[in-house]
Amino acid sequence: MLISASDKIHGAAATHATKFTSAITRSPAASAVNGLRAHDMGEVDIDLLLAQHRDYIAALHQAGASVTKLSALPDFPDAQFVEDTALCLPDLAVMMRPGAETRRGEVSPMREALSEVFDHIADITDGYIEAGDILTTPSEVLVGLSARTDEAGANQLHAILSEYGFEMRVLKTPPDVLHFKTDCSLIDDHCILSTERLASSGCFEGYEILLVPLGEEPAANMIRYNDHIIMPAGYPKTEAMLKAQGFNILTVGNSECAKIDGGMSCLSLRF
Ligand code: CIR
Repeated sequence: MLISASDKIHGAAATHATKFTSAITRSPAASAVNGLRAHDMGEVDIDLLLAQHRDYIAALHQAGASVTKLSALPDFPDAQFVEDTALCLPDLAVMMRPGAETRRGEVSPMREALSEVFDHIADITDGYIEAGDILTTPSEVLVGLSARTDEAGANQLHAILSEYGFEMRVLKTPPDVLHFKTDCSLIDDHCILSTERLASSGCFEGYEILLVPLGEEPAANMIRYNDHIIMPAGYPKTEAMLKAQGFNILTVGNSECAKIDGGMSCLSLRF
């Protein structure tokens, strides 16, 4: 169901997909300026990146998170994008196997950190999967096949999740889009914010869908954390649309992470 900006969305955050107590982040290393990117959008200003990262952590605190801040991994320029290394579900963490070879070494230090928190940890050992390609909703786990996530990885995840009683559906990340969640976010238990190019595939049938205003596509990646939405600054039409729906918005500058293809969801694991 496509809803218009004048309809109000009701429903308090209540499930494992929107309600959390904790988050994990990792400090960007100086090497973050060499992070992977699809297009050259200019040099990363490391001081500004660090300041924006601090603002992001402050926003998580404001939304009620207890934040574990892991230290930088200088050998891994993309390691601040912790989301890609693991899928966190109630009582289960699944360690990913990134399609980007330069990112594979980020997984084992995150496994160590998560083993302090999760009793059950499973590992992807076949194919590739990055959790930026995974959207968790209250009823299912949606996985978008992409240049970073292949069928073998998705099949193994499916087998693991079935064992733990989670439903999973395999979809496609739009061509030339880094991750599935580059283009969508769960902003309420049954409401997905999406770009038109992704939603037009019909993959969100059964959910309420809010479309990101044209020209503001990078705003599609945001996070719902309890009663707040944390979104990138600089997207006034999207912000106004969400405020009109009654959402509590926190904005964080993301100019520097955006240059290395990162957004709000990538910077934390939430559980
Ligand atoms: C990469 O290309 O892997 C990083 N530069 C950006 C990762 C962003 N992560 C995400 O969307 N989940």
